[in-house]
Amino acid sequence: MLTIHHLENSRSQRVLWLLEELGLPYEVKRYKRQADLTAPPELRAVHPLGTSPVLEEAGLVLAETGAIVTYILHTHGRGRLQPPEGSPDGLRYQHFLHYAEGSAMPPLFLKLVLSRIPENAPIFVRPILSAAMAAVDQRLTKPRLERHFDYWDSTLRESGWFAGPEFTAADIMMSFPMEAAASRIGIGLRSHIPDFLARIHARPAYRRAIERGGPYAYA
Ligand SMILES: N[C@@H](CCC(=O)N[C@@H](CS)C(=O)NCC(=O)O)C(=O)O
Repeated sequence: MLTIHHLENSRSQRVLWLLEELGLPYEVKRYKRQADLTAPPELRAVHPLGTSPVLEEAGLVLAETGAIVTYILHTHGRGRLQPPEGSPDGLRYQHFLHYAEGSAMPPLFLKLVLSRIPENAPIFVRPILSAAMAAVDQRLTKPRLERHFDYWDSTLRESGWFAGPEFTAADIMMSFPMEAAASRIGIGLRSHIPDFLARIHARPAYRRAIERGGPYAYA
C-alpha cells in the first residue's frame, strides 16, 4: 500500500490528486503546520529533509514531488497521464515536470519570504524594511514572476494543457505554482490561467483529493 505523508495546505496535495486520477488505493498521513508555518518535527522522522510530500511503499521512502510523480507513473501508471516518451509532447512534459519546482516555485517563495521580513523585525525598523523589501520586489521578483506568468498563459493558449492536447501529470505539477500565484499575488489579465484553474478544480479526482487531504487554502 502506498502511504503519502501530507502536510496541510501544501504542494503535496498534488500527489493525492495524481493518485485519485489514477484510481489507486493509498493511505494519507496528515500533518499540521506549526505556528510559524513550518512542518512539524515528526516529518523529520520520516525523511531527513522534514518536508512534504514523502511517499512510502514497500521499504522505499521518497521525497520531492517530481520524483514521486515519476515513480507513481512508472510503477502504477500503465502509460496513463503522460505523453509518449521522446515525442515532442513527451519533452514538453519533462520540461514542465521539472520547471514547476525548479524554476516556477523559487521566485514565488522568494516573494513570500520578502513579504514576511518586516513583520518579523523589531517594530521601529519595520517601515524602512518594508520600503527596502518593496524595492527588492520591484527590481527582482516582480519582473521575473511577470515573465513566468506570461509563459504559463501563452503555453496554455496553445491547447489548454501544458504538454500537448491531453491532460497529463505535468498539469498536476504546474497546478501548485499557479494556485499559489493566483491566490497570493494575482496573475493580472491573463485569462488562460484562471480558465485552467477552473477546469482542474472541477475535476472529480481533484475534489476527492481535497477531501482526503484536508485544509487546502489555494483552491
Ligand atoms: N521541492 C520540494 C519542496 C518540498 C517542500 O518544501 N514542501 C513544503 C510544503 S509546501 C514543506 O514541507 N514546507 C514545510 C517546511 O519547510 O518546514 C517538493 O516539491 O517536494
